[in-house]
Amino acid sequence: MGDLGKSVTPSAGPVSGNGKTIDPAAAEILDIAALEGYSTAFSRVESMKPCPIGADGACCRVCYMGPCRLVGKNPDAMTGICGANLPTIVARNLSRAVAGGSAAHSDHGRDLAFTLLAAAKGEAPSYEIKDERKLRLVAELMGIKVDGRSKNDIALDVANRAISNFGQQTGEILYASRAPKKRQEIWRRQGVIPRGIDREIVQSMHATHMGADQDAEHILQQTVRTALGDGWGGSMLATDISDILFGTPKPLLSQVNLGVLKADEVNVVVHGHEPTLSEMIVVAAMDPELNAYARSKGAKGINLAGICCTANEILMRHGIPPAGNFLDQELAILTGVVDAMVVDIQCVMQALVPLSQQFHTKVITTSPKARIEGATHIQFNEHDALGVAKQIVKAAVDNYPNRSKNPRIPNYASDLVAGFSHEYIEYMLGGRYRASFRPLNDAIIDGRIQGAVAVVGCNNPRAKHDEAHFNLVKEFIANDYLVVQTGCGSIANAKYDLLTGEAMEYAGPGLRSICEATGMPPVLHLGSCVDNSRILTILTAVVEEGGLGDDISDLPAVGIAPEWMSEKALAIGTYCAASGAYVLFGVTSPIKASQAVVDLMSTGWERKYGGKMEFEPDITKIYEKSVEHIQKKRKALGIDTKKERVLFDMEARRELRV
Ligand code: BF8
Ligand code: SF4
Repeated sequence: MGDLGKSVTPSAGPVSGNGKTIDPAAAEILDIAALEGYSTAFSRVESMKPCPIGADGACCRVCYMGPCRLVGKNPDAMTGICGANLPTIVARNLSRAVAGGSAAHSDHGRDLAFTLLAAAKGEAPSYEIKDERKLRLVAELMGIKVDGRSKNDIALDVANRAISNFGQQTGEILYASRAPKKRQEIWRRQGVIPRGIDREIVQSMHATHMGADQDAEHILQQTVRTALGDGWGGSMLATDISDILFGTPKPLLSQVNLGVLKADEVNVVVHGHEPTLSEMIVVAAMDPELNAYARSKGAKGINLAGICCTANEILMRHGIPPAGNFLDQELAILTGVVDAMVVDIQCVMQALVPLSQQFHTKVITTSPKARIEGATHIQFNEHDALGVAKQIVKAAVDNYPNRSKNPRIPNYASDLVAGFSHEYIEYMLGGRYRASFRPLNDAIIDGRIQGAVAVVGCNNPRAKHDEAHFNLVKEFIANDYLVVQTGCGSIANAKYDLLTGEAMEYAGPGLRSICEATGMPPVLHLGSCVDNSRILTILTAVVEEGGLGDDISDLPAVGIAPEWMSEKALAIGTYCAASGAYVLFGVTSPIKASQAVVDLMSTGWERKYGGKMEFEPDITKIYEKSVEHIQKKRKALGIDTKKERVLFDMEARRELRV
């Protein structure tokens, strides 16, 4: 696949950063870090080679007769002390990772449900129901009566119904019924409809205990059930309740990259995942008294920015600019201008604290679930959410005069459009009075859009920062594949100008014609990682619109996590594959030690679920496999239109920017 050339942002100088990133802002800071001897994930990855046994997935640590390592010339012929064979061990390891990822997403969803409950009862005065339309919609999906009832009454029932889905012991989780009928039948036949969100996670942990489930195929069946409880349960509830409480996103303009930090203002950077606190920090950062207080300390005001999925949450709803994605978290501190980095849960590196101690930055932990030794802890409490947020912002202001080093903010900030929800896409395509996915289906049927590709997930320092996200997405849009993004992937491509209306210049003629007609960018930012659930509901709506088969597995669509690193990514990949999608992961494979497990999750799952999950470190192959899959689906639907591959026109992109 085409090289990036020597600069990413045309107005920028050459990217260096020792070749570890394609982002000129990150490169600038990495050069400073190298010169001044600061440790970052980019430098630590050099000395921390992956443990070869663990990396292959052939190490079992589930009991203390072990750890048992199945390595050597013929690991397939070996067993652990208990007799567990390689497929069992590899499947168990994956299953535990998927349970961990599902637990993380779903616990986030649970907390939102409790926040909704407190808001409905009037016990969380900082929150209100911002989107009553969505509340009523969700209530109807849950079978809750809405006519003639107040929004707080409805919200109370919605919250309780949501909470009960976590602890439900029998039956089927509520939102399984949102999937296409055929999909539900497949799940029932395979015995994988989750009974309750928590129950499946517990069963995964139990079944993978020493001496329990020791049949790789059966272990993977429970893995699927647990992951479906995330995608169609915990994550989908997290998205819905966030929309109800904070508003369903609509497109808005913002900026991205380290250049959004300001030298002469108090910089508060929120990092992590839950929108409950960050929503209040947005309010606190605009508080006139706190801004006057900031001025009294010599700052011009208070500047709020984000990292990771918290950034996505407040970007989608308020246009607050992301300062960067996962691998930018330490780099933000290295600018010397972050007065407080406010973190909650997930994807927060412990390294932030020792790094911050070499600057003036205060790392403030806020979640009762996550503390970091050496950080300042100001515990979030939804009953006094705004009060806590103000206390945090005040701590940042108080820290502003302690800045000791010269600010070194890289001068890069790109424009982006974010805020695409299921609801908005439907409205954008069909118009206010007949919101519909019909125009999208028609565009796919007539070949203007060849298919839809979700490029999602993390950064991983074992891969060049952002490179796979950018290289894949530019190729897809140049070849008329509509791209949707979430998580750190969307922040990546926002940095390289692909999330703007102008990016239609880089799209193929078919996709470009749709972008021109609707005003949408060729790459749609759908939100945070829990918002991958929006992809599930959009795909379902596309199926139900008609003309593209009767199940998600019929659609010309692919999901890719090219730079993944987290257990949550594995949970997402698993529920997408079990929902009928072809899923490809880059970087590395946690199952490569066992060909039997590789086959079970690829051809095996394709037979059972119509979707499959594969690990492919070669980005060019990811692109080719995706296109081949989409074209195979188009052929099966009788809508194939042979197209020659075109290369992304980097020169045109440069000219546009200059
Ligand atoms: O949940 S993409 S690095 S921030 S895990 Fe983490 Fe990965 Fe970013 Fe959001 Ni998702
Ligand atoms: Fe070894 Fe079996 Fe214990 Fe795993 S469960 S560590 S394979 S003895």
